[in-house]
Amino acid sequence: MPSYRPPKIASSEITPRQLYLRRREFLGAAALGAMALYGAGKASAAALSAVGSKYKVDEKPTPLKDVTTYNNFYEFGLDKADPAANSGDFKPLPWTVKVDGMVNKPGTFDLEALMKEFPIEERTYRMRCVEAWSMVIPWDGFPLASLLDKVEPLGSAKYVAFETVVRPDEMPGQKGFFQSLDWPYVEGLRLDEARHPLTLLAVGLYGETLPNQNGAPIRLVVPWKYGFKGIKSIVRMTLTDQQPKNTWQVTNPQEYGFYANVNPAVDHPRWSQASERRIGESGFFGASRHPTLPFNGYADEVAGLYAGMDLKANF
Ligand SMILES: Nc1nc2c(c(=O)[nH]1)N[C@H]1C(S)=C(S)[C@@H](COP(=O)(O)O)O[C@H]1N2
Ligand SMILES: [Mo]
Repeated sequence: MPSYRPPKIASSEITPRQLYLRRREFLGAAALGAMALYGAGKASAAALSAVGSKYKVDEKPTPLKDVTTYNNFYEFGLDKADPAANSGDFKPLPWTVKVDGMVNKPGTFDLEALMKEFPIEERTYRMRCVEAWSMVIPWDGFPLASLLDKVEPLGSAKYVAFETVVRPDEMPGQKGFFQSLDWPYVEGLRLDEARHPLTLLAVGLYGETLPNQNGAPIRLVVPWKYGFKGIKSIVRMTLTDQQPKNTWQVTNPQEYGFYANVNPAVDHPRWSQASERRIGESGFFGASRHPTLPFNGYADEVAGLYAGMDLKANF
């Protein structure tokens, strides 16, 4: 994806399908280039695909229709269908992201320029919402670490705080018609979580520009944490030495913590987290259930970040 492509396809000579296929080729090449940067350049083809596998979960992707019509994005309403129905007036371009706080090189970055600077990779991740449903989503994006490296965090920085845009005129849920959340929606990660190679800033899905309802034009994806950590439509990131609050923790600290690592052994106060309903799949008795995995199946990659921590206390 050499530059940000607006959601409506303008060119009449190229069918969306051709564009989609061509773009997948491009993404494939970009992903290989990125793996060379990880030091896999001299590895055999087999080793290379092993390196790639943690970025491509071996499960059937959730149909695009479900990924784009079953959403949580309270800026556009409370129901799962609201974000698709109410986000049509949202204008994701032009867009800038401000990165400030405890860094050597703070800045306000144009998103399209960042997308030219960092190779866009395709990553199919298992996603698990705290509400006990899940999806498998092919994201397109670049590692958050790439942007953090660019601003050079100070040695004293310990966390990254994130903020969603506030635009009541384009986001009807922010107009206060109903009592929901305080705006802006905010989130936070520990700096080592933010720098982890799995942590992605997504700018697309299914090889297409990110739909408004999924967090256009840029949103966070942290696949080993509950879905609410994936803050959408990000306008600001601030490096800090204080643990940032997240919106759900502010709303209800008994039920939602800072870490929010997917953990089948620690139930939500009002429901079990041991299994999940896979959206878009139907089983004999309705939607099929899958067992929930520790760290959402990414334990080999991320459990070490929490060595020695009590994960019941730090939920
Ligand atoms: N700004 C903002 N980001 C948000 C939310 C939100 O309401 N506002 N909802 C979160 C929740 S609870 C989930 S499960 C995911 C859903 O992402 P998806 O709709 O792309 O699946 O977005 C997260 N990011
Ligand atoms: Mo969620």
